[in-house]
Amino acid sequence: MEKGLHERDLVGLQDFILLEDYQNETAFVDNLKKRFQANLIYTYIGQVLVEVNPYKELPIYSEDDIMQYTRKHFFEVPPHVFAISENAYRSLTEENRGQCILISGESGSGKTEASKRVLQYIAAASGHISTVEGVKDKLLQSNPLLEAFGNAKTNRNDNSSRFGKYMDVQFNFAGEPEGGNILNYLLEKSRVIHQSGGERNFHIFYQLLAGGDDNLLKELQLKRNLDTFYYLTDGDNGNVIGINDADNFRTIQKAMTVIEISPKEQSEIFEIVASILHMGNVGFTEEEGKAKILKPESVRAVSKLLGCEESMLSAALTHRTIEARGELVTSPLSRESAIYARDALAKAVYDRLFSWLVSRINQSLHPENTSRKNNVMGILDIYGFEIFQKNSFEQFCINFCNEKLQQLFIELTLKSEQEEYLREGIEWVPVTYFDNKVICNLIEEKHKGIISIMDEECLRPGETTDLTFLNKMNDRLGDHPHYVCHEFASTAVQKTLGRDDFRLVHYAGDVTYNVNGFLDKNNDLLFRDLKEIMSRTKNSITLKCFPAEEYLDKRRPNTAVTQFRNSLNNLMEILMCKEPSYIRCIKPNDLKSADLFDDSLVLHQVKYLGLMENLRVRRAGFAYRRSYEMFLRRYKCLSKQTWPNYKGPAKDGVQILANELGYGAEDYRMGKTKIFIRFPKTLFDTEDAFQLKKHYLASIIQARWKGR
Ligand code: AD9
Ligand code: MG
Repeated sequence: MEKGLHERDLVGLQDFILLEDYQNETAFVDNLKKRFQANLIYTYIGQVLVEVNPYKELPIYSEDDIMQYTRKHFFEVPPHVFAISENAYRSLTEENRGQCILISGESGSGKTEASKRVLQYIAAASGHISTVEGVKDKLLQSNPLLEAFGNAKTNRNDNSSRFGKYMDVQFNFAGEPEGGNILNYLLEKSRVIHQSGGERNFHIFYQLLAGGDDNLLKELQLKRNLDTFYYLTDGDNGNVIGINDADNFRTIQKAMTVIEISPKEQSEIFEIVASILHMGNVGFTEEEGKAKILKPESVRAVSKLLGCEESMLSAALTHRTIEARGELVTSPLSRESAIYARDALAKAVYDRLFSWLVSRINQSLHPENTSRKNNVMGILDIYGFEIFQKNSFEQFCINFCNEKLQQLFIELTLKSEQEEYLREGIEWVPVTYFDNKVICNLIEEKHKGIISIMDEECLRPGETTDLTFLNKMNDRLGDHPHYVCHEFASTAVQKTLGRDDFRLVHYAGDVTYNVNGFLDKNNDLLFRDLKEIMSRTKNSITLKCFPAEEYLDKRRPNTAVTQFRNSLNNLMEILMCKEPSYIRCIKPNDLKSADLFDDSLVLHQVKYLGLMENLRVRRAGFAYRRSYEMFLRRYKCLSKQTWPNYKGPAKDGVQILANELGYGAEDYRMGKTKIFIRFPKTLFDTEDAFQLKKHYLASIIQARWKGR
């Protein structure tokens, strides 16, 4: 329940709207800190849920807790991810409004855990008949499976999602899940071939080696010893405290069965995973500028596992065929190019296996007869804004994604705020806010933006380099207010910016990108010979992943960034027509510690999650609004005219209360269905009066009991 003044001082405010000095960042962070220290990890800004990762298991997610939130209004219960889920679920099932829950925050802040809680809540709150249980099982089991293939230990998070995920849950007339669909975004495939110090490759490699039985490993020609695999030797040596790879392997085997992935498909999946490990071990020497395979036994293992001709695979790994004036010309590769080709193959095979897995799960989750299109709840768990020491193509894509989401936030929340005032017949003065559309345009505008320039440069291989790309950007965008380059910067700025860097002034802060590798990553080239051989494998999954049409197609495939932009725009369309709920996750410290609250780290996140602005916008209009029924139900004891008996319309009752509580004419407005309160203090005072009265009434009742 909401707290009275005294309790509120101890555990902070449960809604930032009540913060008196709402532009004070320190007060904001202090409130989060107080609550974090009291194990109260959830706080609202109006309807936005802010969560601080507790880094410990709190007893707040049980069946009983779920019950506490079921059929309760947002304001009747303390802030919780279940309250957000309940709210979305009821709007969906009772008002037929498609929902989306947008979860953001930096790596390790708790997004994926929050998304699982939403799913847990929906599964528990909806009906329990057997057909539905099957669907729920599949929805829930898709998580461990995708995490095995898409998550990895990083220095920031032992179970870091290395892909973006949007999951739609489809409901039937009775509000029960009847299916789902997952969209995946930009898997960090470079991890397959290289990991930074202290990090690991994707979980599945370790799970297979630790948990696969002897027979399976023999068939896959794998030794358990991690050191034997080149692709696993870069980063951490494997074991992570708190992760049991062998147990997790059994979990995903079960998950595959629940999702109805057949035993044959399962074997083929593991054959592909194993083949990637063998690919890493191929190795090359060079003779007269031509690459020679160092370990034919590894090539043999790959060809056996995927079902292709060994000699053809060897040739494809050491040669390149290009089409010139209608003729195919094959030439040998240097050692360096062969390594590049092999790594590109390993990345492509893994990336496509992952996408295949997503589509395979979707096939399994496809509702038998999709009854209603609107009855969908989407959950978005996607990478938050990234500012590292060194930022590259990946950070550029991720931060672009966050700009788009911020655009969506502006359009959806400000739009809905305006619509609500309109609907309720309330006059208001529109607030000003920073519209980041200018940054989105800088990145994606046709023929002008960074993406177009990047793609242009990729069209002229041989003639272009990362530096020609940078120069072109400097020429065309040098005077853009959100683009900074060394060439045109002041001396002071030049000191912080290398000659091969460019800086973008993102809505969330400045990020300096190093241009090296941009064109290569954007081209994402896989040589034709390797595509061809993959399209002739016997493994039915690789066969689907590498259709022959692809290598035969003479048109250039879309570049990586263009594909990403298209999928983001598609996502925006999906989200645009839904009612959003927001969960903003914050990481309390960099040490994964349950006891530490690092003020400056939290402040940094508060800033770039845009929470202060969020609060400002929310406060600029009417800080608080409640339906007449809700308001009356809670505060009716504050007037003799409304308590204990009141039979009139709720709106009149609220008017009586407002008069009696001495609300000034400017303090509130009466809408069609809701009271709008401009300043939090008004509500604050009302809430305190309510708490006092409650205690007073409780003491009278107690005294009566004692007197009996
Ligand atoms: V990343 O961008 O995928 O690297 P996330 O998804 O934001 O990141 P994740 O949900 O994986 O972070 O949380 C990181 C870890 O924090 C989890 O493995 C838990 O150990 C811990 N965590 C997060 N949320 C909670 C929670 N509500 N209760 C307890 C939590 N522990
Ligand atoms: Mg995650």
